[in-house]
Amino acid sequence: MDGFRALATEELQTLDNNHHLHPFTDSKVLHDIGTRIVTHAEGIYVWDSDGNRIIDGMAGLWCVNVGYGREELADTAVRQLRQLPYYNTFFMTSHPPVIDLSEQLAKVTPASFNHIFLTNSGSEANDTVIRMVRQYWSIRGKPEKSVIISRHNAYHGSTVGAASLGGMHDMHVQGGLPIPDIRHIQQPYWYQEGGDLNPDEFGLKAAQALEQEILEVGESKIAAFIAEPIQGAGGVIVPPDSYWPEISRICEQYEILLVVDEVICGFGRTGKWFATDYYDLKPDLMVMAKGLSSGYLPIACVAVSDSVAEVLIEIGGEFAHGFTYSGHPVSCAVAAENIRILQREKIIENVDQSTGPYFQQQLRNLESHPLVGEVRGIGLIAGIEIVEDKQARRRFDSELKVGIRCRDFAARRGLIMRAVRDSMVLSPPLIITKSQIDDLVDIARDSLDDILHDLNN
Ligand code: PXG
Repeated sequence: MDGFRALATEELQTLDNNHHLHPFTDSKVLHDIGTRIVTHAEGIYVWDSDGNRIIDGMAGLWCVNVGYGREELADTAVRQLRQLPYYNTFFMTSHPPVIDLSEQLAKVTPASFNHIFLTNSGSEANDTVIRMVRQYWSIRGKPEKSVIISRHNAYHGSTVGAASLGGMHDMHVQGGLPIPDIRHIQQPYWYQEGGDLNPDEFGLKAAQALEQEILEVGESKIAAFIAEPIQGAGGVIVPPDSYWPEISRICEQYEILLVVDEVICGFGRTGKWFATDYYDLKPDLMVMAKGLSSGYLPIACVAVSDSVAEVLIEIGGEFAHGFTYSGHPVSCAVAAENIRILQREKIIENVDQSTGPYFQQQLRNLESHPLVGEVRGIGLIAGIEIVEDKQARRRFDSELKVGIRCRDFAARRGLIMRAVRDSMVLSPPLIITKSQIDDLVDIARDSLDDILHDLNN
């Protein structure tokens, strides 16, 4: 492995081009540009194969919540690999790490959540949701309740089921998605879709789109509504304050299950354990991944509320669903230790009371920049919306690829920031300090200046 790392960047890039197909990537473009090879990481920083140190403003892919280089997690993994590297949880068997993790999750989730179904990715967890909610209604004697309502521009994963739940047009056109009985309503994206309404008026309207859809399809056919509390991959879209209370009212009134996808928002991102706590939601199912193990090993889950669990357990019989690696012992051991680190070091409290507000306040100062239409976010998740016309809330022509260019300027200056259209999104490790936040925001500001300069020349 060390020998491999010693290869020069160009050699690594050539080998990568020759043999590795990347996810969500135009391979031809990648082959022309060459990929960045990341070799190691510590805290909030990653290093590339040219020796550059870069602030990881995205915590990997929204996941490395406790930061890189955690010896405790490495030690836990090695210990578990030696003791029991694999055993399944099918066929009436279990093992200590899965038991421990399930109990830990029952403790940190809201009181009504006491049962956990484990998977290996957020996508698998969302596929599990599709099967579980349909099974739930079927057990309750209402198999016709099979329609799941989601939202345009939602991201719920990349498997056939999860991509169907998602509202990403580009994913749907590749492969004839969505699968039947998945419907999509308007997203609560005031900045781009709010028109002349104020945010709260628009938030109500976007929520009432759910009610309209229920009435149009027929209440008797609707199984569930699924949503991210804050859309992540869609561009860090924070709904107006009026949105979630109205959604909650509608779900209760029409007796449809509320599924909250906490894959990005969970495990402290908003300064609470879950955005469900932040928004005071009462979901029936919660989906988690990413921060569950801080990305150190693949693991995800669906947390099941007592009222749903009771139906599944007491009268459901066998749920014919699961994966070879459901409750993998090494992933479970690492995830449980990750939760203990979050608790021991009071990382989430610190985001809530100190670094989260500071991050938001420092980023809000960028709103005076000529290109910045809006900065939005909560805790340590944020989006910076680059616009051509602030008054009209109008974006640049997409051909100009302003977001991608800004991202590239930032990378050259030592910050990984992601571009979703022209929204620059940030979600740094939760252990970031105030002075590191200053460095991050300085580079973000300089990168905005770079793109402004570029556009004016
Ligand atoms: N739900 C949400 C809210 C997500 O953000 C998934 C489910 C799927 O998780 P898995 O583990 O199957 O990837 C995600 C994943 C991006 C990006 O470009 C975001 C994700 C995945 C890949 C790319 O921001 N989020």
